[in-house]
Amino acid sequence: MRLDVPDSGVDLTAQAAGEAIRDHLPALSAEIVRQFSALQRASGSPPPLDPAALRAAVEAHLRALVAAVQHDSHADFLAHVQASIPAFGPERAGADALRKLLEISGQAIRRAAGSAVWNSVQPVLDPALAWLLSEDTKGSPLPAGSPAEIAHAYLHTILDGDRIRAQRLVFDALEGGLSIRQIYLDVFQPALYEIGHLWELGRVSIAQEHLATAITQSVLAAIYARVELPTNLTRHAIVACLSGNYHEIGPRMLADLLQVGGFNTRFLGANTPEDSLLDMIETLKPDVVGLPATTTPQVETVQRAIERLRADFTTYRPTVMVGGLAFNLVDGLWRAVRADVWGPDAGQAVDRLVGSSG
Ligand code: B12
Repeated sequence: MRLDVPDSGVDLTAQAAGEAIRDHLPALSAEIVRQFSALQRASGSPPPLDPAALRAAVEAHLRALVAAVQHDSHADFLAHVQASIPAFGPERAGADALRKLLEISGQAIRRAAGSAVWNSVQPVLDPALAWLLSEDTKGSPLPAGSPAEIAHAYLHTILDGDRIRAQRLVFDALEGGLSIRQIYLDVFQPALYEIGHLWELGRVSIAQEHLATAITQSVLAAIYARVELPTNLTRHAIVACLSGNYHEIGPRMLADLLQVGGFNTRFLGANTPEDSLLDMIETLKPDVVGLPATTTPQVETVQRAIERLRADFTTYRPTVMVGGLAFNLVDGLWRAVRADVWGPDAGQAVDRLVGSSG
């Protein structure tokens, strides 16, 4: 979607910038609702509002933004934002959801309207975003020791690049009673999703994202080494990211949770050639094969491998699990590729597998 307005380098009055947004309010709102809902789905958070209420809220925010831009008053917009938090959830959670919605709104306006309009919008939007991030909105702390609190602290620690503190935080959480599954799904996963979100917005650099990922991989390996694992396992699993898939942390979590759940699991990591994987499957004859896809092209690669598994393996065929962001974003996609099991996160996928195999 692009609005018909002059691009960068052309001066636009605040009045005209506001009108450009108002003229396209329905299309902009629909796009913002779509992106925000996808983000909520991908992060596993329950949507703060039902679709109609969300649409109405987005339109109200855009109208308030237009009025504040035209009156050159960031204070008006800030007051509107402060009053809007409760509709999005209690205190910190509400502030967090509203901040994500406004960040998406800013990006959508920038993309659709170009930098001439954005130059008028940014000075009004940024103070509200900064306030939502500030300590003021975090007055009511998350319950001490809760996974959400630990995830919040963990995010800041990996953004600071502090591996030792990250490791200590997670070891303390384990000693405080959190399970490895909770640490994976309720601490690492939301923190990495937030890193991805901040990266997409240009608020963290690629180097910071790489460092955060590397720290998480090292902490993950360190805590896994401490877990007591079942022995004498008779069921086997293989988890592999096929060629072109470099997102290996989620699949690694799946492999670890399968192992904890009683499967002797081999994790082959990123970028595994299909032929080589099929050879290994033929030799080892695992009960389960896990195939992840994070981006849309990776779904095709997974589908191709499943087709070959179905065509080439006649007397023996493993249960095929699929998962990852690309499958989470499209309802029923896992069935379309003819997988046997899918789960929105690694824990639920293992639960469904174990449930389905009795
Ligand atoms: C770290 C990271 C990278 C690292 C990965 C390093 C590594 N060693 O793993 C690097 C730098 C390599 C990378 C590269 C890219 N990335 Co990247 N990346 C991320 C980031 C920030 C975190 C990924 C992660 O670990 N998430 C945490 C894990 C736990 O979550 P998860 O993967 O969803 O896994 C859970 C479930 O989905 C499920 N699951 C996962 N796999 C499987 C498999 C099975 C069988 C089952 C049952 C379940 C299951 O279980 C897991 C635990 O619950 C994400 C942000 C995000 N939202 O995830 C972006 C993100 C995934 N990346 C993205 C993009 C666009 C890219 C690049 C195309 C960027 C580029 N232009 O080069 C490349 C593509 C590389 C490739 N070909 O694979 C986008 C994808 C958008 C999309 N869906 O199209 C994201 C969402 C960032 C964003 N907001 O835009 N990335």
